[in-house]
Amino acid sequence: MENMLHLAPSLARVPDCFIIPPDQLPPATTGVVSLPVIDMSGSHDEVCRAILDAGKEYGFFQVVNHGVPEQVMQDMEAVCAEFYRLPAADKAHLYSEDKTKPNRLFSGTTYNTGGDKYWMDCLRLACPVTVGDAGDATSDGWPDKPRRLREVFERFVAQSRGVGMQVLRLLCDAAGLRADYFDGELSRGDAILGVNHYPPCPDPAATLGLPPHCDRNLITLLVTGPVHGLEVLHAGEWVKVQHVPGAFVVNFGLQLEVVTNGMLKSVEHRVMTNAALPRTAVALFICPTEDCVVGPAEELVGDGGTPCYRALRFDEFKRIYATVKLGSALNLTTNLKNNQKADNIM
Ligand SMILES: O=C(O)CCC(=O)C(=O)O
Repeated sequence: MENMLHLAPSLARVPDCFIIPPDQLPPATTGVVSLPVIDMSGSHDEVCRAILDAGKEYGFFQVVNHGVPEQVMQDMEAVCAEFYRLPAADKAHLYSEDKTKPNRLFSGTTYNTGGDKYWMDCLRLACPVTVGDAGDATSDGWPDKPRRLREVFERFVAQSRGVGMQVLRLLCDAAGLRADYFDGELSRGDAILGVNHYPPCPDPAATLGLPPHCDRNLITLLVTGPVHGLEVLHAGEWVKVQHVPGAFVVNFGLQLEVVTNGMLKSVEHRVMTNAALPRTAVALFICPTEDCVVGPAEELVGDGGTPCYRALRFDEFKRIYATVKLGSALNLTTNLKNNQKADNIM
Protein backbone atom coordinates (compact mmCIF):
# COMPACT_ATOMS: atom_id res chain seq x y z
CA MET A 1 0.00 0.00 0.00
CA GLU A 2 2.97 2.32 0.66
CA ASN A 3 3.70 2.51 -3.08
CA MET A 4 0.31 4.06 -3.88
CA LEU A 5 1.21 7.45 -5.32
CA HIS A 6 -1.97 9.25 -4.33
CA LEU A 7 -1.42 8.41 -0.65
CA ALA A 8 2.28 9.33 -0.54
CA PRO A 9 3.51 12.79 0.49
CA SER A 10 4.17 14.84 -2.65
CA LEU A 11 7.68 14.39 -3.99
CA ALA A 12 10.12 17.12 -5.02
CA ARG A 13 11.63 14.96 -7.77
CA VAL A 14 10.69 11.90 -9.77
CA PRO A 15 12.33 8.79 -8.24
CA ASP A 16 14.80 7.07 -10.59
CA CYS A 17 12.63 3.97 -11.05
CA PHE A 18 10.03 6.12 -12.87
CA ILE A 19 12.50 7.88 -15.19
CA ILE A 20 12.16 7.13 -18.90
CA PRO A 21 15.06 7.75 -21.30
CA PRO A 22 14.28 10.84 -23.41
CA ASP A 23 14.52 8.85 -26.68
CA GLN A 24 11.57 6.74 -25.46
CA LEU A 25 9.54 9.83 -24.66
CA PRO A 26 9.15 11.85 -27.87
CA PRO A 27 6.96 14.93 -27.32
CA ALA A 28 3.51 15.19 -28.89
CA THR A 29 3.22 16.98 -32.20
CA THR A 30 2.56 20.70 -32.02
CA GLY A 31 0.48 20.45 -35.19
CA VAL A 32 -3.26 20.49 -34.70
CA VAL A 33 -4.70 17.04 -35.27
CA SER A 34 -8.10 16.35 -33.73
CA LEU A 35 -9.76 13.03 -33.29
CA PRO A 36 -13.09 12.87 -35.11
CA VAL A 37 -16.09 13.71 -32.92
CA ILE A 38 -19.11 11.67 -33.99
CA ASP A 39 -22.63 12.78 -33.19
CA MET A 40 -24.50 9.56 -32.43
CA SER A 41 -27.86 11.30 -32.95
CA GLY A 42 -27.14 11.64 -36.68
CA SER A 43 -28.75 9.43 -39.31
CA HIS A 44 -27.92 5.73 -39.15
CA ASP A 45 -26.02 5.78 -42.43
CA GLU A 46 -24.04 8.90 -41.54
CA VAL A 47 -23.02 7.51 -38.15
CA CYS A 48 -22.05 4.13 -39.65
CA ARG A 49 -19.88 5.79 -42.24
CA ALA A 50 -18.29 8.18 -39.72
CA ILE A 51 -17.41 5.35 -37.33
CA LEU A 52 -15.87 3.24 -40.07
CA ASP A 53 -13.90 6.16 -41.52
CA ALA A 54 -12.66 7.32 -38.11
CA GLY A 55 -11.86 3.75 -37.15
CA LYS A 56 -9.80 3.15 -40.28
CA GLU A 57 -8.00 6.47 -40.11
CA TYR A 58 -7.33 6.78 -36.37
CA GLY A 59 -8.58 3.69 -34.50
CA PHE A 60 -9.77 6.31 -32.00
CA PHE A 61 -12.67 8.75 -32.04
CA GLN A 62 -15.02 10.54 -29.65
CA VAL A 63 -18.79 10.12 -29.49
CA VAL A 64 -21.30 12.72 -28.31
CA ASN A 65 -25.11 12.57 -27.97
CA HIS A 66 -24.62 8.94 -27.04
CA GLY A 67 -27.65 8.76 -24.75
CA VAL A 68 -25.90 8.31 -21.38
CA PRO A 69 -27.45 10.98 -19.13
CA GLU A 70 -25.17 13.79 -17.94
CA GLN A 71 -26.09 12.91 -14.35
CA VAL A 72 -24.70 9.38 -14.75
CA MET A 73 -21.39 10.80 -16.04
CA GLN A 74 -21.25 13.45 -13.29
CA ASP A 75 -22.05 10.95 -10.51
CA MET A 76 -19.30 8.69 -11.81
CA GLU A 77 -16.77 11.52 -11.82
CA ALA A 78 -17.79 12.59 -8.29
CA VAL A 79 -17.66 9.09 -6.78
CA CYS A 80 -14.26 8.34 -8.38
CA ALA A 81 -12.90 11.56 -6.85
CA GLU A 82 -14.45 10.66 -3.47
CA PHE A 83 -12.87 7.20 -3.64
CA TYR A 84 -9.37 8.57 -4.16
CA ARG A 85 -9.90 11.07 -1.31
CA LEU A 86 -10.79 8.31 1.20
CA PRO A 87 -8.24 7.73 3.95
CA ALA A 88 -5.78 4.89 3.35
CA ALA A 89 -7.39 2.75 6.07
CA ASP A 90 -10.64 2.57 4.06
CA LYS A 91 -8.82 1.24 0.98
CA ALA A 92 -6.05 -0.95 2.42
CA HIS A 93 -8.07 -4.18 2.03
CA LEU A 94 -8.43 -3.51 -1.72
CA TYR A 95 -4.71 -3.16 -2.36
CA SER A 96 -3.10 -6.11 -4.15
CA GLU A 97 -0.11 -6.77 -6.42
CA ASP A 98 -1.70 -10.01 -7.60
CA LYS A 99 -2.51 -9.44 -11.28
CA THR A 100 -4.89 -12.41 -11.32
CA LYS A 101 -7.26 -10.79 -8.80
CA PRO A 102 -10.32 -9.42 -10.62
CA ASN A 103 -10.91 -6.56 -8.18
CA ARG A 104 -8.01 -4.62 -6.74
CA LEU A 105 -6.29 -1.32 -6.10
CA PHE A 106 -2.67 -1.01 -7.20
CA SER A 107 -0.06 1.34 -8.58
CA GLY A 108 1.29 1.11 -12.15
CA THR A 109 -0.12 -0.94 -15.01
CA THR A 110 -1.59 -4.44 -15.35
CA TYR A 111 0.97 -5.28 -18.06
CA ASN A 112 4.32 -6.84 -17.25
CA THR A 113 6.72 -3.96 -17.61
CA GLY A 114 9.97 -5.64 -16.60
CA GLY A 115 10.21 -3.50 -13.48
CA ASP A 116 9.60 -0.12 -15.17
CA LYS A 117 7.27 2.03 -13.08
CA TYR A 118 4.51 4.35 -14.23
CA TRP A 119 2.89 7.33 -12.56
CA MET A 120 -0.62 5.98 -12.06
CA ASP A 121 -2.75 4.41 -9.37
CA CYS A 122 -5.64 2.25 -10.48
CA LEU A 123 -8.82 0.78 -9.08
CA ARG A 124 -9.68 -2.09 -11.38
CA LEU A 125 -12.98 -3.96 -11.07
CA ALA A 126 -14.51 -6.87 -12.96
CA CYS A 127 -18.05 -6.12 -14.06
CA PRO A 128 -20.17 -9.09 -15.09
CA VAL A 129 -22.33 -8.36 -18.08
CA THR A 130 -25.40 -8.84 -15.89
CA VAL A 131 -24.09 -6.12 -13.57
CA GLY A 132 -26.93 -4.36 -11.81
CA ASP A 133 -29.05 -7.48 -11.35
CA ALA A 134 -30.20 -8.02 -7.79
CA GLY A 135 -28.07 -10.49 -5.87
CA ASP A 136 -25.19 -10.36 -8.29
CA ALA A 137 -22.33 -12.11 -6.51
CA THR A 138 -19.50 -11.21 -8.85
CA SER A 139 -19.27 -7.62 -7.74
CA ASP A 140 -18.24 -8.90 -4.30
CA GLY A 141 -14.81 -7.52 -3.66
CA TRP A 142 -15.81 -4.07 -4.89
CA PRO A 143 -15.12 -1.19 -2.50
CA ASP A 144 -17.81 -0.62 0.11
CA LYS A 145 -16.95 3.08 0.37
CA PRO A 146 -18.08 5.63 -0.71
CA ARG A 147 -21.51 4.25 0.15
CA ARG A 148 -23.06 5.02 -3.23
CA LEU A 149 -20.08 3.67 -5.25
CA ARG A 150 -21.68 0.36 -6.19
CA GLU A 151 -24.93 1.90 -7.38
CA VAL A 152 -23.18 4.66 -9.35
CA PHE A 153 -20.58 2.34 -10.91
CA GLU A 154 -23.18 -0.28 -11.90
CA ARG A 155 -25.33 2.33 -13.60
CA PHE A 156 -22.34 3.82 -15.42
CA VAL A 157 -21.06 0.41 -16.56
CA ALA A 158 -24.44 -0.76 -17.86
CA GLN A 159 -25.02 2.46 -19.79
CA SER A 160 -21.53 2.87 -21.22
CA ARG A 161 -21.45 -0.78 -22.20
CA GLY A 162 -24.67 -0.06 -24.10
CA VAL A 163 -22.87 2.69 -26.04
CA GLY A 164 -20.01 0.32 -26.84
CA MET A 165 -22.41 -2.34 -28.11
CA GLN A 166 -24.22 0.25 -30.21
CA VAL A 167 -20.92 1.33 -31.78
CA LEU A 168 -20.13 -2.32 -32.54
CA ARG A 169 -23.53 -2.86 -34.22
CA LEU A 170 -23.05 0.25 -36.35
CA LEU A 171 -19.59 -0.97 -37.29
CA CYS A 172 -21.08 -4.30 -38.34
CA ASP A 173 -23.51 -2.55 -40.64
CA ALA A 174 -20.72 -0.44 -42.09
CA ALA A 175 -18.29 -3.33 -42.53
CA GLY A 176 -20.71 -5.93 -43.91
CA LEU A 177 -21.04 -8.15 -40.85
CA ARG A 178 -24.42 -9.26 -39.50
CA ALA A 179 -25.57 -6.69 -36.93
CA ASP A 180 -25.32 -9.04 -33.92
CA TYR A 181 -21.86 -10.38 -34.81
CA PHE A 182 -20.35 -9.13 -31.54
CA ASP A 183 -23.35 -9.77 -29.29
CA GLY A 184 -22.38 -13.24 -28.04
CA GLU A 185 -19.22 -14.48 -26.36
CA LEU A 186 -17.09 -11.93 -28.23
CA SER A 187 -18.41 -9.25 -25.86
CA ARG A 188 -19.85 -11.27 -22.97
CA GLY A 189 -16.78 -11.63 -20.79
CA ASP A 190 -16.69 -9.57 -17.63
CA ALA A 191 -16.17 -5.96 -18.64
CA ILE A 192 -13.27 -4.35 -16.80
CA LEU A 193 -13.70 -0.97 -15.19
CA GLY A 194 -10.45 0.93 -14.65
CA VAL A 195 -10.50 4.08 -12.56
CA ASN A 196 -7.06 5.52 -13.30
CA HIS A 197 -5.70 8.25 -11.09
CA TYR A 198 -2.59 10.22 -12.04
CA PRO A 199 -1.43 12.43 -9.14
CA PRO A 200 0.50 15.62 -9.98
CA CYS A 201 4.03 14.72 -11.03
CA PRO A 202 7.08 16.90 -10.25
CA ASP A 203 8.56 16.39 -13.75
CA PRO A 204 6.07 15.34 -16.45
CA ALA A 205 8.84 15.39 -19.09
CA ALA A 206 10.68 12.58 -17.25
CA THR A 207 8.03 9.88 -16.93
CA LEU A 208 4.70 8.54 -18.17
CA GLY A 209 1.37 7.75 -16.56
CA LEU A 210 0.97 4.76 -18.89
CA PRO A 211 3.43 3.42 -21.47
CA PRO A 212 2.50 3.17 -25.16
CA HIS A 213 0.15 0.21 -25.44
CA CYS A 214 -2.73 -1.24 -27.41
CA ASP A 215 -5.73 -2.52 -25.51
CA ARG A 216 -6.01 -6.30 -25.64
CA ASN A 217 -9.81 -6.42 -25.37
CA LEU A 218 -12.51 -5.82 -28.02
CA ILE A 219 -13.42 -2.15 -27.63
CA THR A 220 -12.78 0.48 -24.93
CA LEU A 221 -14.79 3.50 -23.81
CA LEU A 222 -12.96 6.21 -21.95
CA VAL A 223 -14.04 9.25 -19.99
CA THR A 224 -10.89 11.30 -19.81
CA GLY A 225 -11.90 14.40 -17.82
CA PRO A 226 -10.69 17.94 -18.52
CA VAL A 227 -7.01 17.52 -17.56
CA HIS A 228 -4.83 16.65 -20.55
CA GLY A 229 -2.98 13.33 -20.56
CA LEU A 230 -4.10 10.93 -23.28
CA GLU A 231 -2.07 10.84 -26.51
CA VAL A 232 -2.65 8.67 -29.55
CA LEU A 233 -0.14 7.57 -32.17
CA HIS A 234 -1.22 8.79 -35.59
CA ALA A 235 0.96 8.74 -38.71
CA GLY A 236 4.06 8.27 -36.58
CA GLU A 237 3.36 11.22 -34.26
CA TRP A 238 1.84 11.49 -30.81
CA VAL A 239 -1.39 13.47 -30.97
CA LYS A 240 -2.99 15.02 -27.89
CA VAL A 241 -6.62 14.04 -27.38
CA GLN A 242 -8.67 17.18 -26.83
CA HIS A 243 -11.26 17.05 -24.07
CA VAL A 244 -14.83 17.17 -25.36
CA PRO A 245 -17.23 17.62 -22.41
CA GLY A 246 -19.64 14.71 -22.00
CA ALA A 247 -17.98 12.61 -24.73
CA PHE A 248 -16.70 9.06 -24.63
CA VAL A 249 -13.37 8.43 -26.30
CA VAL A 250 -13.75 5.11 -28.12
CA ASN A 251 -10.84 2.95 -29.22
CA PHE A 252 -10.51 -0.47 -30.77
CA GLY A 253 -8.84 -3.29 -28.93
CA LEU A 254 -6.64 -5.94 -30.52
CA GLN A 255 -9.55 -8.44 -30.66
CA LEU A 256 -11.41 -6.10 -33.02
CA GLU A 257 -8.31 -5.85 -35.20
CA VAL A 258 -8.22 -9.66 -35.37
CA VAL A 259 -11.95 -10.09 -36.12
CA THR A 260 -11.82 -7.51 -38.91
CA ASN A 261 -8.69 -9.18 -40.33
CA GLY A 262 -6.79 -5.93 -39.95
CA MET A 263 -9.34 -3.67 -41.65
CA LEU A 264 -9.55 -1.82 -38.31
CA LYS A 265 -6.42 -1.32 -36.26
CA SER A 266 -5.91 -1.18 -32.55
CA VAL A 267 -3.81 1.93 -32.11
CA GLU A 268 -1.14 2.70 -29.54
CA HIS A 269 -1.80 5.30 -26.92
CA ARG A 270 0.03 6.58 -23.85
CA VAL A 271 -0.71 8.86 -20.92
CA MET A 272 1.37 11.89 -19.97
CA THR A 273 1.41 13.24 -16.44
CA ASN A 274 0.70 16.76 -15.28
CA ALA A 275 2.66 18.93 -12.86
CA ALA A 276 -0.15 20.97 -11.40
CA LEU A 277 -3.32 18.91 -11.40
CA PRO A 278 -4.33 15.38 -10.56
CA ARG A 279 -6.10 13.60 -13.39
CA THR A 280 -8.68 10.83 -13.19
CA ALA A 281 -9.83 8.84 -16.22
CA VAL A 282 -12.35 6.02 -16.35
CA ALA A 283 -11.95 3.19 -18.85
CA LEU A 284 -14.51 0.48 -19.61
CA PHE A 285 -12.97 -2.46 -21.43
CA ILE A 286 -15.53 -4.67 -23.21
CA CYS A 287 -14.05 -8.16 -23.43
CA PRO A 288 -14.68 -11.59 -24.92
CA THR A 289 -15.27 -14.49 -22.53
CA GLU A 290 -11.97 -16.05 -21.45
CA ASP A 291 -12.54 -19.20 -23.53
CA CYS A 292 -13.86 -17.41 -26.61
CA VAL A 293 -11.76 -18.29 -29.66
CA VAL A 294 -11.24 -15.07 -31.59
CA GLY A 295 -10.21 -15.15 -35.23
CA PRO A 296 -10.86 -13.20 -38.43
CA ALA A 297 -14.53 -13.14 -39.54
CA GLU A 298 -14.98 -15.28 -42.65
CA GLU A 299 -17.09 -12.51 -44.19
CA LEU A 300 -14.09 -10.17 -44.03
CA VAL A 301 -11.48 -12.66 -45.20
CA GLY A 302 -13.57 -13.36 -48.29
CA ASP A 303 -13.61 -16.39 -50.59
CA GLY A 304 -10.06 -17.44 -51.30
CA GLY A 305 -8.73 -14.62 -49.08
CA THR A 306 -6.04 -15.13 -46.47
CA PRO A 307 -6.67 -14.75 -42.76
CA CYS A 308 -3.91 -12.44 -41.53
CA TYR A 309 -4.24 -13.49 -37.87
CA ARG A 310 -4.40 -16.80 -36.07
CA ALA A 311 -7.49 -17.65 -34.05
CA LEU A 312 -6.64 -17.75 -30.34
CA ARG A 313 -8.57 -18.16 -27.11
CA PHE A 314 -8.84 -14.77 -25.43
CA ASP A 315 -7.11 -15.96 -22.24
CA GLU A 316 -4.26 -17.39 -24.31
CA PHE A 317 -3.98 -14.14 -26.29
CA LYS A 318 -3.67 -12.16 -23.05
CA ARG A 319 -1.04 -14.56 -21.76
CA ILE A 320 1.06 -14.14 -24.91
CA TYR A 321 0.67 -10.37 -25.05
CA ALA A 322 1.12 -9.66 -21.35
CA THR A 323 4.27 -7.60 -21.69
CA VAL A 324 4.42 -3.93 -22.56
CA LYS A 325 7.97 -2.77 -22.36
CA LEU A 326 9.34 0.42 -23.86
CA GLY A 327 11.14 -0.43 -27.08
CA SER A 328 9.65 -3.92 -27.36
CA ALA A 329 7.91 -5.19 -30.46
CA LEU A 330 4.27 -4.83 -29.50
CA ASN A 331 4.53 -1.23 -28.61
CA LEU A 332 6.32 1.52 -30.50
CA THR A 333 6.03 -0.54 -33.71
CA THR A 334 2.75 -2.30 -33.20
CA ASN A 335 2.29 -4.92 -35.83
CA LEU A 336 0.01 -7.58 -34.53
CA LYS A 337 -0.26 -9.07 -38.01
CA ASN A 338 3.42 -10.00 -38.07
CA ASN A 339 3.46 -10.98 -34.42
CA GLN A 340 0.56 -13.33 -35.05
CA LYS A 341 2.39 -15.34 -37.72
CA ALA A 342 2.55 -18.97 -36.63
CA ASP A 343 6.35 -18.91 -36.08
CA ASN A 344 6.08 -16.04 -33.63
CA ILE A 345 3.55 -17.56 -31.29
CA MET A 346 5.29 -18.74 -28.14
O1 LIG B 1 -6.02 7.60 -18.83
C1 LIG B 1 -6.35 7.58 -19.98
O2 LIG B 1 -6.79 8.57 -20.57
C2 LIG B 1 -6.19 6.31 -20.81
C3 LIG B 1 -6.21 5.04 -20.01
C4 LIG B 1 -5.72 3.84 -20.77
O3 LIG B 1 -5.23 3.90 -21.87
C5 LIG B 1 -5.85 2.50 -20.15
O4 LIG B 1 -6.30 2.41 -18.99
O5 LIG B 1 -5.48 1.50 -20.81
